[in-house]
Amino acid sequence: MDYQNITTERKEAVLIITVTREKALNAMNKDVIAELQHAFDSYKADDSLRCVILTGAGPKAFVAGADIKELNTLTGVTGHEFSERGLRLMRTIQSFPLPVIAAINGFALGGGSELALACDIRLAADTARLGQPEVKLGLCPGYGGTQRLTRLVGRGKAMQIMLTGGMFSAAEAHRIGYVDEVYPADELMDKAMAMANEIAAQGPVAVRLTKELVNAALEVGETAGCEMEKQAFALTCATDDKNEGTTAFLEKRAAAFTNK
Ligand code: DAK
Repeated sequence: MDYQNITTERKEAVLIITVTREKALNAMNKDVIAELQHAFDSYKADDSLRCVILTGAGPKAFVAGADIKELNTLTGVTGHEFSERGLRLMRTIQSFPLPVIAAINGFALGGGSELALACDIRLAADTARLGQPEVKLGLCPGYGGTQRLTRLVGRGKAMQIMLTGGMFSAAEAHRIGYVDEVYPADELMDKAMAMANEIAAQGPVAVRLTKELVNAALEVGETAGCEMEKQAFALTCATDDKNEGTTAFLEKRAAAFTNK
């Protein structure tokens, strides 16, 4: 697929996906969603990748939301397709076999905030502004915001954010747990790369399983989750990487993991 609205760039084991619809503040129209879906689907089976960074082009926006021009023209039928496509993308990112870091370089509003919420870790520039302004447009959030944001910040703050539709600074978003770290804007991508490389250096099977288990913590009860952890732990014990990781520690050297 020839991408017009995103770019993909490999830096060794890290893939950087950038939404490049800068003239519309990277708002997600159906083409952006289709291209992101294609990119995540295509890289899913890439055995040499260890981490993904998702960001927006330019200094102003991560993603300023779903495309309001497109929203304006939706009918019952096209609205259903619109909903299905976006939700599928969010599910793809959340269940992607590798960690996905959102590098929030500016506005992350509505569907853009929800895109960041579907990622595993949210790093924000100090200039970023986040929010779920859908109610201002007579809409409720539609790409999982009511669920994922509530789990992150708690019921009261989630209500405040989504019922007022207000915008929050990166510092405030960090204080309430909406984003995980805040950096000076010009350091954001370096910090994101450093974290991605740190993740890339860990045991790949263990990283993959850990992501699945943490996600499961929000879906299943504690007993079932701990049972899943037991099975996953046993699985890691059967990998070459566990032998390599533990032996490397005992031999006081860096581990050379092989993803096996
Ligand atoms: N869609 C389309 N174009 C957008 C846009 C958006 N979300 N955000 C900005 N743009 C465009 C502007 O129209 C403008 O285009 P031109 O006029 O130059 O052609 C250009 O980007 C630059 O924007 P501004 O001139 O407005 O820039 P400012 O710096 O003055 O303001 C802003 C920046 C981010 C405060 C402002 O642009 C703004 O308020 N944008 C809208 C933000 C917003 O409301 N986002 C949430 C959209 S609603 C659902 C699933 C998902 C959703 C709903 C339902 N279901 C499954 C049911 C999601 C809904 C949303 O995301």
